[in-house]
Amino acid sequence: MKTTGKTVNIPKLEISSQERAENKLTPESVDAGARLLRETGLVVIESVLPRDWIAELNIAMEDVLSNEESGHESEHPMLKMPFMDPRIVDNPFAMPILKAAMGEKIFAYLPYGCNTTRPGGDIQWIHRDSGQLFPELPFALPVSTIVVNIPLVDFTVENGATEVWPGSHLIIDDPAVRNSPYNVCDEERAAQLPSFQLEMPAGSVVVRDMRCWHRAMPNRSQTIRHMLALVYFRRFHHSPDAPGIFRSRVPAEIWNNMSEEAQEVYRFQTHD
Ligand SMILES: O=C(O)CCC(=O)C(=O)O
Repeated sequence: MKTTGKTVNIPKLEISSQERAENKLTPESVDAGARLLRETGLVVIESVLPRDWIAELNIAMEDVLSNEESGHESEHPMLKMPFMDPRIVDNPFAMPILKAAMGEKIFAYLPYGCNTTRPGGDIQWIHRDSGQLFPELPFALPVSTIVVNIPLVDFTVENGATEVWPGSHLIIDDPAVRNSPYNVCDEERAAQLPSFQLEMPAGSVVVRDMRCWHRAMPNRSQTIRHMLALVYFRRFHHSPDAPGIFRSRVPAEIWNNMSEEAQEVYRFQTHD
């Protein structure tokens, strides 16, 4: 039987007015959010950022993207306000769920990204943003890369709200798919599994396991659809901040005489 996807619920974390007012999740909400993320691959917290501020951000974002070609800026335009606002880069609803899922030592890079579709924009291929951590194993390990998305306009079917396959973060790919560029997913297989378009108000926050199958959908509206995308990683073994160790600089004459293979192995080492 082919599922249509239409009966699939979007996994939303319902929070209290007090949590909204105080910008703080209760421990029970953090647990519930982390559980939805673990079991479905994503969790949506609707309308947590002020609409008027998000509307300003939407204009600022379009301004940055339309000036991208000029390239005269000495500083990156998104390493400034309003883009570096803590409501984005330290979002109080996403952060505790990220840490519950991936530990206290998560890390990320700046500037973050933006997924944009413009009027007339076409359908994207179905893909994962990250593969399985050990793709050769017949089971999925816990999440290690998560994207936080913040829509800057209301996301609707008409303007191409992202299509997502809940639970697909746990799917193990066949070797042929596993090795395809961008972790592209098999369309026929995906058509047999439930999906939904992520309709949600501007200023919602989505926490999504990057292994989830998803794609941008055609934008049939007259407006541009921006969505901020902040990527967070679980910290494994790279220890540049370990106190007192891994700090010594390797002199250039030694480094330059190491084989390419050895330089690759020691690539995080500081050297002259
Ligand atoms: O723009 C979208 O709706 C999703 C795009 C996306 O997440 C991606 O390209 O990885």
